[in-house]
Amino acid sequence: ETSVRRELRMRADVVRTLPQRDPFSHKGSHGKGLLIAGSTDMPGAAFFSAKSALRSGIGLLKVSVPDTIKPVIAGWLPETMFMPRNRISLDGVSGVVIGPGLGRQSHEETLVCQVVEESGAIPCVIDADALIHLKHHLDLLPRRSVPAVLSPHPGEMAALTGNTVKEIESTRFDCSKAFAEKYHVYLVLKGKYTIITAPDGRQMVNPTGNAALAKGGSGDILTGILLAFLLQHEQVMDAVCNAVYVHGAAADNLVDGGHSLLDVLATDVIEAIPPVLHDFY
Ligand code: NPW
Ligand code: AMP
Ligand code: MG
Repeated sequence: ETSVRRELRMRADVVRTLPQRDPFSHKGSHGKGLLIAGSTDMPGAAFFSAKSALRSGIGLLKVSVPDTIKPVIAGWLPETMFMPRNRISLDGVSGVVIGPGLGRQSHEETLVCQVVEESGAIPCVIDADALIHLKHHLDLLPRRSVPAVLSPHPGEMAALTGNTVKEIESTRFDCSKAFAEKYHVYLVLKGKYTIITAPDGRQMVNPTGNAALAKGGSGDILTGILLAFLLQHEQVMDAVCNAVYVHGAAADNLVDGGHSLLDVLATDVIEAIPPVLHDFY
């Protein structure tokens, strides 16, 4: 296989592939998502992912957070339902996310393995701390029937592969392709010009986004959009590419009107999703 299959994701591709909302649909038609995220010290990450999924069209969302932060998340997000962290069940769940603000303790590593194993037949997004736990259990990935979506930043990609961040950044296309093919996953290698790689090695480059996103919480937002879009698109590659595109476009719109590259907060990016989607629908 010597042919290089790399493309720039264009706005026209997003227009062509964003799903139409069926006028006769109901909440169950748009996915029942489960978000396993947050910890006592990082309630914000769970909020960012959950709110972004809700702003991106998901039908129903259950959030699994530690009991310590459940009241605060419920106060911030009355739209969500909850599932106790010690009784995770994927019954009736059509897609799952694990990782944002999860924490790095050993019981969380066990949970990551359980979820990656048991969710093999539905979409699963693995991000942030779940990627750090997963690095010892990569053999679970190719056993899934629905390939997982992994969304590492270069630091997490370095941890997953055992390379340095410098090595990752100087070989972004090749290391993404090698990993996605080896482990049969959709890999989203984040940063300026995020690269999305399919399990067959096909690659897309995302043109949207700017340095306003170089701030805590940005990645947690992308994870929520990924979950919502995976549950609403026919093709996984379109869902992933469109999520990355919309996330970046939200930040671009903020900087085009009213904001500087310095002042944009994660909450601003979430509230900038609606105008981006409004332009498409
Ligand atoms: P350095 O030191 O910056 O040079 P971590 P994290 C390196 C949650 N959050 N982009 C970097 O190098 C997340 O969801 C919660 C990024 C460092 O060594 C996670 O669960 C928030 N990093 C958890 O925090 C808001 C790069 O990688 C390491 C890099 C930790 O996630 C914030 C950083 O990775 C956050 O989202 C690059 N381009 N290049 C909340 N409000 O609740 C190199 N690195 O230690 O996993 O830190 O990404 O913040
Ligand atoms: P995380 O490090 O997990 O919070 O993810 C950061 C998010 O912001 C990813 O989607 C990155 O692609 C995006 N991002 C961070 N810095 C930049 C930048 N300088 N230009 C464009 N996007 C960025
Ligand atoms: Mg992150």
